[in-house]
Amino acid sequence: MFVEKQYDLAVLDELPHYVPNSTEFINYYNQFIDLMSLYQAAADEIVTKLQTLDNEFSAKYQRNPIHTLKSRIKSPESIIGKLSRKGLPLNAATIRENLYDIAGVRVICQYIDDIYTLAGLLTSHDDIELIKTKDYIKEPKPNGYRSLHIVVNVPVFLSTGKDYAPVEIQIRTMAMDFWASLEHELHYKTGKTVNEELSEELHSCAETIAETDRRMQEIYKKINQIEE
Ligand code: 0O2
Repeated sequence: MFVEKQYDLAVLDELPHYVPNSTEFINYYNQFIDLMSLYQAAADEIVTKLQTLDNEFSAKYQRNPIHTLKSRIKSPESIIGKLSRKGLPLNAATIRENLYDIAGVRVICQYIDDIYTLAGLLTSHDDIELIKTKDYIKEPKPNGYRSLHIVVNVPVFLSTGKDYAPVEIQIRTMAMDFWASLEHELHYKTGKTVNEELSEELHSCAETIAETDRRMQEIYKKINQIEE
């Protein structure tokens, strides 16, 4: 879940190939902490940038495009699981080269248009580099999942100098988040078997919610006399 900002390092005590408290283990442990601090700083920078944009909208247009902003650092268990699924060894270099979702920020917007406005404004910052875009709104996943995912490279200023870290930003409406959060619990993360009938039911709920999102967007535009 995208709620906590700390990480539990206890799992590292169970790494079978390191002798706990050996120099090798302590070096490894310190490297991991440094790396996670880098990702945390990068996520914090993105959160600050988004808060600034939201405050500006509030001052200029008396509305907040962002409903909720959450950040999280991937847990060590999930990092280990993802590396092992990709058949990669567990070390700082492979984490840096292969995982782009260690730092995650989730932005819950009011309307569909807010998603693209925020993504456009954020990626126009000249210190931010857009690495990857997955638009699951224009092309929803077969199960009905909708969200805009972008990965950006963010500069972080440390005592040792400037470094960069990627941050995965998931931007979606409250309605998309409603579906994704429930489906995450019901199926995506638990991996519980869902038969065809229930898959279709989940998909149908996603379509109904998407239609409601579009209608709310239209109502907003009409009330505020916004032309296409
Ligand atoms: P969690 O528990 O949310 O952290 P890649 O990173 O490119 O190698 P990946 O990981 O499939 O490939 O990336 P993608 O497609 O961008 O999806 C990453 C995240 O999107 C997932 O993170 C989920 O948070 C969310 N997501 C993707 N598909 C679904 C879906 O079908 N349902 C729901 N509810 N969420 C989805 P994690 O790390 O897999 O999980």
